[in-house]
Amino acid sequence: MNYAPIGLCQIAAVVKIHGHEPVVYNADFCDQEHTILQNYHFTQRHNKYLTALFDEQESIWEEIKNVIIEVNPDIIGITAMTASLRSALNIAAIAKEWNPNVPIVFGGAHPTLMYQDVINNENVDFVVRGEGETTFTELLNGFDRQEFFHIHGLTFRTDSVVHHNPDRNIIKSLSDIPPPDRSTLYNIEKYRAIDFGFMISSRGCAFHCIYCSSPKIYNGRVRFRTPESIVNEIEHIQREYGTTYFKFLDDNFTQRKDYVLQFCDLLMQRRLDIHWWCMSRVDMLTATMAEAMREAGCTDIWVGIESGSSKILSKLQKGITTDLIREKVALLKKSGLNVGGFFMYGFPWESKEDIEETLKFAEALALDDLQYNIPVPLPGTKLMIEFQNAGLIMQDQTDWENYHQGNPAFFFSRDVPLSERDEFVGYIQNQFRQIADKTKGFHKNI
Ligand code: B12
Ligand code: SF4
Repeated sequence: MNYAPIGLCQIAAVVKIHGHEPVVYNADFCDQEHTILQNYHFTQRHNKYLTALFDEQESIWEEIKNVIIEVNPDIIGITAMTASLRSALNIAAIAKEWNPNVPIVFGGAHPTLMYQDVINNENVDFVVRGEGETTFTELLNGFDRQEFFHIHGLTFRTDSVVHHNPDRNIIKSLSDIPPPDRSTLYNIEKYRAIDFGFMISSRGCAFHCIYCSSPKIYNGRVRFRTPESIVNEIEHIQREYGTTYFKFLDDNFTQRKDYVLQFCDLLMQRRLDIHWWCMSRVDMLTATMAEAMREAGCTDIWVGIESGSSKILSKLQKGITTDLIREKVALLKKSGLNVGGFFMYGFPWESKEDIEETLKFAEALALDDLQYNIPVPLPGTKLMIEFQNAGLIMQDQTDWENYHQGNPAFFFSRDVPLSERDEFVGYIQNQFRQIADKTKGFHKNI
């Protein structure tokens, strides 16, 4: 799956206003089959990613080096999630080898959560914690004076001393920032229309599921762009790139009913010929909402189901029950939406029976697609603290590339002895696959 990285395009839009000339290069993008960083393959073929990370001959590193030489940047910003930290650090090393004087700035989910660790890497000069728009702009504007102490949200090193400036306040109104600027993409002509359709209408989520990074990144604070600005952005993307299918990457697109209804109204008024996709908690959804969404072109919705066991749902602090899930999935299907469900299995307190219950539940829901993962203890989550306290993972973790949802090493169900783990995980995956095979599998056709 290729995509225009919204976070970076968002920062590009802001720094452009300040007279800078950003170029957004997506090393995950590839128009060839063999790529190793490409995200679809990242999840499907994690082992290939792991091998490539430590193989200097892998062609992606050469490509990255060539792009850096061609663009010849004055400063390099790199985004990283936990699982992609190692490849981000490889890029930093390549950049420093090219020109040790070019400052390297890290940002994104992992550097925000683990800034103390990330700044300790010799090739990282700055870490931007949290939302990057203002911090990165102030950093760019401040280079002449070489004075970084007043920039909130910045962690940096002077000689060997590390400084953590105070946190930056969150952007109160997302209307104060321009929409992401996709025209800054390197090799833009290689992107297909669908690759431009990734959207963000809100930031944050008010819930606190124990396995999710969002509560720590945004502290439960939720902000929205105006429905008008989102519809304008859709119109612009459609006009500019011919995109007709849009994907909302918001943590929880349906957090505000009035917002969704207003957005749907506006979309219908403009008569835009588009389809769209979003993610939601089941408890947010009402029949009115689902029908309005369907009428306004929403075809596909993914909901967090996670487990078919109420005991596990409660441990996850998910705030939903299996009855509610059944009711809401039926409601969505009745409205004519394709419904995809996210599932998890392998928690320490999950028995074999609980997992079997989840499989039965997944089958009975008759979903249109499903994704199933082993939970990863991500930094800053309650799950990670619990796993550390139980001695399941180490306190001072560094092998972040293994923190990937496909990794059976995080299958900790106490009911399954280590010697039987791989076989059992294989069995569960196979069971899930069989259920998935009976669905429409709508995401594969997008
Ligand atoms: C789209 C998405 C993806 C896409 C593409 C990601 C991308 N790079 O654009 C795909 C499908 C590939 C993906 C995969 C995974 N994802 Co993901 N993903 C998202 C999602 C839904 C939206 C990202 C986004 O565009 N956000 C909107 C923008 C505006 O925010 P942002 O990217 O954070 O950027 C802002 C700041 O972080 C900062 N910033 C970011 N980068 C930089 C760089 C610099 C230099 C600076 C200065 C600032 C800066 O400034 C930006 C503007 O304020 C988020 C959840 C969310 N709603 O954010 C999860 C999320 C980022 N993903 C997550 C996870 C766990 C994964 C996976 C590991 C899951 C898995 N399969 O195991 C994989 C890892 C893949 C990999 N290669 O590493 C977690 C990250 C947690 C963590 N500790 O890293 C998140 C937060 C979901 C969650 N709630 O837990 N993901
Ligand atoms: S899993 Fe979804 S609902 Fe739960 S905290 Fe994360 S974004 Fe919010």
